[in-house]
Amino acid sequence: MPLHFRSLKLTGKLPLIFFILIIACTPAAFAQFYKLKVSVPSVQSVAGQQNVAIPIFMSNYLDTVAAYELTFVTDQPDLIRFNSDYVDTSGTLTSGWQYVSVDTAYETGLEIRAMANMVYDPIVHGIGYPQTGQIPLVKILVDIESMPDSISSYFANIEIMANVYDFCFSDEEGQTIGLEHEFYYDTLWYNCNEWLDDTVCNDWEEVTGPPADTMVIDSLHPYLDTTQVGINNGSIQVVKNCMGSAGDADCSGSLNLLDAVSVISYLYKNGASPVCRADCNCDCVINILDISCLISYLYGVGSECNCCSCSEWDASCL
Ligand SMILES: [Ca+2]
Ligand SMILES: [Ca+2]
Repeated sequence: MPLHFRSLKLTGKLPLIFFILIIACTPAAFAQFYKLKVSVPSVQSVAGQQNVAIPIFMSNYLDTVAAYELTFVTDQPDLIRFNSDYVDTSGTLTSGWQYVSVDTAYETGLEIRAMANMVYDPIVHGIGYPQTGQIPLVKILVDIESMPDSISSYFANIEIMANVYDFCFSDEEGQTIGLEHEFYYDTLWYNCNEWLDDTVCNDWEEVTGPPADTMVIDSLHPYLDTTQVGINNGSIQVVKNCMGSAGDADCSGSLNLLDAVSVISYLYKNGASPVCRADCNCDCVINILDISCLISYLYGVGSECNCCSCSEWDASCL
């Protein structure tokens, strides 16, 4: 009987418990939900490589995407250079689209514009949903400059410009995704640089205020709603060319105990990052297994291990 009584009491509390759970979970759930999200991954490459393809990923849950515009900039324009002549759509969600253009933006940045369907046949539909970011939206190409001897590796951040002028996604009806408007009154002033006659201007230029040739009362201001559209920026880590084997951490061109010392210093003594690739066992991660692998390779201690070749490392890790 006491068990039965306790069971009844618990049942009576269940709706309240669920209600509390819903209240507790709702803000976090909404905070993480985007209609659309674009991500630049963090990748690694080698100094001097040309046309390194960086996949750009998109997750999309509520709309078909039939057109987009994306703009990328980097904080290391002297070390990596965006290829503004060609964009790689092979194996991407943009493959087969009728219009894809690429251009320079912000002097050293990159702008991509793409539309699934133009006016001619066959009709190309946009990207259906949901998309969970498994297939790249498109691949941008980057040329990497040779690295100065004084630098062992560096990061170049790649940022997506998150503003209404540089970032745009739309569905097949031309409705933009994540674009919102807010109302406030603003007065814009314009001067004419070239009158065609007394009434027609060929070139209006916005100025800060009067005197001016004309003015416009503006009340609608678009903005990119970053609660609807998520953006993840990424980076490219550039390492020096591989010499001989991938375990050649100090870039001396040969494998010896100094390479193991270099890796130990890096992992456990806050030492500098290895000058060359210290990933001896070719699993794309530098950790204690690489030290074991190096010792085993050099002295035949422990399990059998040969450091992978540079070409094997390139194939596995780039
Ligand atoms: Ca070495
Ligand atoms: Ca490793």
